[in-house]
Amino acid sequence: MMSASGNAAAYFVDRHVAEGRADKVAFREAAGLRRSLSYGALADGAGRVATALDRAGIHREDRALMLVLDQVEFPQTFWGAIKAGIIPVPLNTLLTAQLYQVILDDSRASILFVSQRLWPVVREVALASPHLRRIVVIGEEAPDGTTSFPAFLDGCGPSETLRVNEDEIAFWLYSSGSTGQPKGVKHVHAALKATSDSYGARVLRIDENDVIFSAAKLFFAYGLGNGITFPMAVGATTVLFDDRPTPQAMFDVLEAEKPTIFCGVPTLYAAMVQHFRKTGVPDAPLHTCISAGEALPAEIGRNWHGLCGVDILDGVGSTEMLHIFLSNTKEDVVYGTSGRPVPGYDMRLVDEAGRDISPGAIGELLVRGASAAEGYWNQRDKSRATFEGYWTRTGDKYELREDGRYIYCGRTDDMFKVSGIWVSPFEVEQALVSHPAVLEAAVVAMRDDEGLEKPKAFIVLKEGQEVDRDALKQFVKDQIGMWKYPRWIDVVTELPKTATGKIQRFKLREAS
Ligand code: 3SK
Repeated sequence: MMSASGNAAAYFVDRHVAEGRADKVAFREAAGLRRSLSYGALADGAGRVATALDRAGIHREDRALMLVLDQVEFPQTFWGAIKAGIIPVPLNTLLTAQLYQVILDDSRASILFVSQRLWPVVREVALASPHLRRIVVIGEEAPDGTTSFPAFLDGCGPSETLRVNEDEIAFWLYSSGSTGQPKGVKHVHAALKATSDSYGARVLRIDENDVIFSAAKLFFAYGLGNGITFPMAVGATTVLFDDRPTPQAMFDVLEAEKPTIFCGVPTLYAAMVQHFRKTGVPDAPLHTCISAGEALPAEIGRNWHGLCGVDILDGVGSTEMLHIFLSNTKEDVVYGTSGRPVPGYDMRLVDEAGRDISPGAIGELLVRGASAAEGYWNQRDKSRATFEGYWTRTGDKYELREDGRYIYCGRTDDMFKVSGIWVSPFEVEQALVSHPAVLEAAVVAMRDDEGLEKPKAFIVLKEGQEVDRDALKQFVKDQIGMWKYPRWIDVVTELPKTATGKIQRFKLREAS
């Protein structure tokens, strides 16, 4: 039950000490310093962060950006801010300096917490930000213009959790829109418990004996639920891994840490299947594996089950709904489908005019549930277009089968996901045309051999120019991030366009 205070930290953090779980390990690092943090130490550490924020003049409702790897300071900082009514904003750690600059400006955050390893990427834009009053580097060192985490906390004792209304904004997550421009998605305190009561308790069915490992990082809504709120709702233990989730790294973590629950995304499951066929399967007591981010191709689920002897529960979620609202369940896995509504959520499929469609037809999925976001920060049009009263538009097209299972049919716009992260064709095209040899570009999603979507580019070169495809791929990676580069590049003489000059991506998709 939510405590008298609507502050989510009262339920997820403070309660464990009162319930005698102070010595239980809440977080354990599988790499780096290999530290662990008990529930008691976390409550204490979060309290010290809250006190230090107050001492630094950071106030209720100010934003605290978190460019933080999956390490014990992540939950400590996240909960410390929430305890104080300050809004933590965990950021994707794979973005470019240019996007961090956009987010610094958009959020007008007063403080930035940044893991030492990530400091070089954000250094220049952070030091130039007119809004940041403090930069705290998580590490022992404090580069010029920053404070080290230990120095930030030095002399600070624990603090009380601020009493708030559960409808107040607790944290934001940035999600990229159709132009690739980030939108701050605002979530209330009550949303965190809503997802752990629904998906965490009813589908994942995590309990206090579980050890959970999420390859999806904590800055994603998916990883935040998997690695923080679901285990902390029941007093379980989370394994943290701060590095790239390569198949070998996953093998090592599973083998060494012996998690009982593993959370991945389809691309990673596909790579792990290939890898485990060579290495053998790690010895871990997994009883549940889950997948989200993009639809899991049936073949990958079957192969994983064949190798590891455990099903993957494929589900659908969004940053706007905070976690998974449609899913397969342990008793009811049908690969190639997204399963049925998670208890606590309702679905509707509508046509382009917003009318409910008849069974068997394809329509846009709308979802209703207590974890829906409050809206986008300072983006009124986009908020109105997405949040229609109690219903949230997903932008995904689905078919509802007669047996009550939903089948994913694609996006309503041209956006797609790679490794669970949205990719805007527009953004990739912008990066391509910023290359001196490229005149025009169009990007569509194409399925690779595993059935997973990746960007494919069609480019028109400037007269007399040639381009090395590998160098162009690297160029895009450097501009906008590792996962967004086009895996295939076709050089064409012209792009199909409408009379008004809009690229007809559907024609390129058909031709691919
Ligand atoms: O991006 C997604 O698909 C997702 C899935 C589960 C939970 C949260 C998110 C954002």
